[in-house]
Amino acid sequence: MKIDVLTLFPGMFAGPLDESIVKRARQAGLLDLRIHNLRDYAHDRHRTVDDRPFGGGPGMLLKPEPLFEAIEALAGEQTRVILLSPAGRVFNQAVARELAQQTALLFVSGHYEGFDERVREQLADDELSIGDYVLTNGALPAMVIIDAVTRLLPGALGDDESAHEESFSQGLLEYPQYTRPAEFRGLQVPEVLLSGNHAEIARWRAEQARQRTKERRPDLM
Ligand code: 4FV
Repeated sequence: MKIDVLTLFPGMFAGPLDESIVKRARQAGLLDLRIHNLRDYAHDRHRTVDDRPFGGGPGMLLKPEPLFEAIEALAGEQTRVILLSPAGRVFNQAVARELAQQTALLFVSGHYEGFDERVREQLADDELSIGDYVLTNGALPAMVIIDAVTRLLPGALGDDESAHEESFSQGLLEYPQYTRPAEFRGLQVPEVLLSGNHAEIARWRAEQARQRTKERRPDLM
C-alpha cells in the first residue's frame, strides 16, 4: 500500500511511524509511506498557506492554491484523497478494514480553522474524524489511522499477533485475558482457562465479550 500525507508538521511524524509494526511493514515493503510539507507547494516569498475567512470570523483558513497544487501532484488514479477534520465520518475498525483494501491513500491533515470549502468540494473522496474533540492539527489523526490500517495489511502482523480475535473484529469488546502466574497475590485465573477444554473456553470467552460490551458499550450491540 502507498500512503502519502500532506501536512504543515512533517516533523511530528518522525517517531510514531518508525517503530514496531509500522516500521516492520515499511521495511518489508508492505507500506510505502511518504510525508509531504504543504508549505513546499506555496511559492510566494513568505510561502503563505493560510488566509483570513471571507465574511469575517476568528482564525485563519488553509488556502486553496497550495492544496490543489499538492493534491493534484500527489494523487494518482487509484489514490483515495482523505481530508482529516472533526466534520468527517468517525473513524473505527470497520473504516480501517475498508481503507486497508485500497492501493493508495493521500491524507490531507488540516490546521488553523480548517480548509477552504472548494478543497472539500473538488478534491476530497472522503473525510474522516478520529473523534469528537478539537486537535491543534491533523497530524495525530493521520498517524492514528495509518497505524490502525497498517496492522491490517496482509503480512503486517507476525503470527504471534492476531487481528481476528481482537476488539471490534467481531463487533464486540475483547474478553478478559490472563497469563502466568495462575495465582498472583492470591488472585486466581478463572478455572475454565486452565481446564484445557477448548469448547468450554470459547463459550466462556464469547459470554465475557458479550457481557463486557453490554456493560461498557451497549451502542456496539
Ligand atoms: C481532527 C479530529 C481535528 C481541527 C482544527 C485541526 C483539527 C484543526 N481531525 N479528527 N478530531 N482537527 O480535531 O480529525 O484544523
